[in-house]
Amino acid sequence: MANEERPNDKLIAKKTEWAAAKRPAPSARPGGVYADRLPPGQHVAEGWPVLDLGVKPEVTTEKWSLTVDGLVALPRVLDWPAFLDLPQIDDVSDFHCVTTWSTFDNRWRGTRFKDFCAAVKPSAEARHVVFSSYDGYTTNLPLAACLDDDVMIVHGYNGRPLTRDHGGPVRMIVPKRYAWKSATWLRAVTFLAADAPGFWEVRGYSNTAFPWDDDRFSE
Ligand SMILES: Nc1nc2c(c(=O)[nH]1)N[C@H]1C(S)=C(S)[C@@H](COP(=O)(O)O)O[C@H]1N2
Ligand SMILES: [Mo]
Repeated sequence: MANEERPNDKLIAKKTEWAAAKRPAPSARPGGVYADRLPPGQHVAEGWPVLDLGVKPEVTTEKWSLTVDGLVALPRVLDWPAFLDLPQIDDVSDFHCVTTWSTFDNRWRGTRFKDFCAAVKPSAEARHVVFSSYDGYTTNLPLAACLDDDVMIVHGYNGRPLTRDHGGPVRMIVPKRYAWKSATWLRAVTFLAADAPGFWEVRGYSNTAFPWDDDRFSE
């Protein structure tokens, strides 16, 4: 990220305000799982919208690295070849953004997070994960949620390299949570014993972020 590039404060303030205004009364929260493919309140997007903080860091594969730290047996810094040495697979999944758009049938290429964990070995005390990005963004998830088969560290989308616009060269994909839990421009994965709410999680967005429960904003 160039020195003069900073997250767009206006944009962040607007989204933070929006989170506060839209916070539903607990009674208005529909619970339970919908049989449909589209979670409550969502619509299918045309194309794939771009949602960032007003900054798109330029990270070439030569410059990119992934720092793995915290409660992990094998802390390390993976460069691009080391990342590609991890098991690579394709997986197709849907993606749901809190601003109400969803995309279906996205074909991701990359490493399953659970295969990544098998390689770096989080310690027994690790219960939470924080993902950090080249734009200064962070987001958090329980480690258990990251071990589902569809949670991936991806570098390919629909047969092409993941573009800079969408978080390339490497981003997270966590299909069962709202999209802000899927860090773009991934820079570090940190294993922790205690939860550590991330960028939007401290600004009024739900810590759990379940699309199927319309779980958008914190109580
Ligand atoms: N590093 C970083 N990751 C991020 C964000 C961001 O601003 N910075 N925005 C989040 C949000 S709100 C969404 S909807 C998705 C958007 O991904 P896309 O721009 O590829 O659609 O990335 C998520 N991950
Ligand atoms: Mo989003």
